[in-house]
Amino acid sequence: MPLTRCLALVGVTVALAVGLTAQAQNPRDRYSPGPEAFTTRVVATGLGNPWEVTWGPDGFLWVTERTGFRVTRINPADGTSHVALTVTDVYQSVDQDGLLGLALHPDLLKDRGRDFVYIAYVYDADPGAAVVRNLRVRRYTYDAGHQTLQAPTDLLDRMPAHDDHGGGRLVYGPDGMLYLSRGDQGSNFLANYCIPNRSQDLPTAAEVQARDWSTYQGKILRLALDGSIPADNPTLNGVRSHVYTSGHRNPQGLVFAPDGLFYAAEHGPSSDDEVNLIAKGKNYGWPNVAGFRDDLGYVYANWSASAPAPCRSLTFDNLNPPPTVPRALESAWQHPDFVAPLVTFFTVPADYDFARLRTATIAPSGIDLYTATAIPGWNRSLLLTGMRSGALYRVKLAPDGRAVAGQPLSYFKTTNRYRDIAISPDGRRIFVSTDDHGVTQDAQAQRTARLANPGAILEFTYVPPAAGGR
Ligand SMILES: [Ca+2]
Ligand SMILES: [Ca+2]
Repeated sequence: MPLTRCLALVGVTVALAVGLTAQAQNPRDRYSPGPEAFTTRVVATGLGNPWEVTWGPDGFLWVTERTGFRVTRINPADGTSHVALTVTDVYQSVDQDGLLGLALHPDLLKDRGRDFVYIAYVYDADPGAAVVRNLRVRRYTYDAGHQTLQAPTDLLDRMPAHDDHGGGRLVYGPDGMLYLSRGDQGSNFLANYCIPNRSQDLPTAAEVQARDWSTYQGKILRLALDGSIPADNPTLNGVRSHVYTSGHRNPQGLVFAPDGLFYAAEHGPSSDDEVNLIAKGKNYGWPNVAGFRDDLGYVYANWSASAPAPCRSLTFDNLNPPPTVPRALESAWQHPDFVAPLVTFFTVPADYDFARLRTATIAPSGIDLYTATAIPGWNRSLLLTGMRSGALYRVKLAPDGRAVAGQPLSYFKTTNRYRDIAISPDGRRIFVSTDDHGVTQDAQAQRTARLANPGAILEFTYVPPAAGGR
């Protein structure tokens, strides 16, 4: 996409110019707040890491509690909550496992016999004392009389999971299919630095036949509503599987536009969080490319291939891998299906000082698309959470939805980790869920773990300019 690439380069050029005239700083600290005014209200607190929040057809917010193992319906008017389901076989011991995604069937509460609710969660596949994390997608049927989820039906399980980068977002597509994001499990990074990254690996025909989903890491998957492989899924390396797109790191935001365009957000490594336009069969570059294929701020260092010193003999250092670890420039990797992001948070100059200025990411999780007209100028804007920056970002899209228009703006700055977003149908209220622990930054852009509203749902209500223009 030459235009997108051009816009991104303009952004980099502006950043470089600013860097020359002002003291170098983390681009996370430089973003422009949007001009609109909002009031803030705490809707609910005491939730166990609310992970997905979505507006339901009953006017309630449907929430998954990652560490509470509950699907909870919250009345946005008064914060009262109703537990629709407690999942009894969730496995959770770290920050990226537990009960994750939730998707509502569009016929929910429409008297069509399809009151289906889908969840994605981590479970322990080992019957004994050992723990083998796997991910499962399960369907429930909502019983409106009892306000509970009933009749569990497992759709797809035995998908690999681990202790880092779990993805786990689940959405119902306009084509009547389920889409599920899978992270790269943190392979080739931190404690998992000696595990090869499999974001580029695709299943073989024999693996699909054996229902061996071990390559479903760093992917976006497309499932039929019974969990099977749709007949029109892409054929990649000669094999059709659930894999819809590959080359992802940790996508935790998925959203469809009314016209069918499909967007995802994912965490970058030390820079280059991405917002991507997702298309069938495409490759989003990880771990060979982070953000654009520009050789800026990222080189793929494959720790597991260290020789002659074996990986296990090395101490992980993200910024300075030892010479025995093979390194490959982004520009050395070519793939005919590679797609560059629409926008990054953030692409940094080649000489960016990570050690001094810290990682240049916002850590996005949930995203949503603003399709209302209540807030002037917001129609067709992507909203994404910044967990490490304690803000929400708005990315205005071009009229055709295939490029961004202008620079992202930031909103709702608090000392919280925003996990996910929901928008009221009239577009006047925006809800965010917050983690109950973790690191973000405060009003002075200082790193902190003292969160203002842990485990909460917050509401931001648009305040139109006063009539008469005062
Ligand atoms: Ca990418
Ligand atoms: Ca790059």
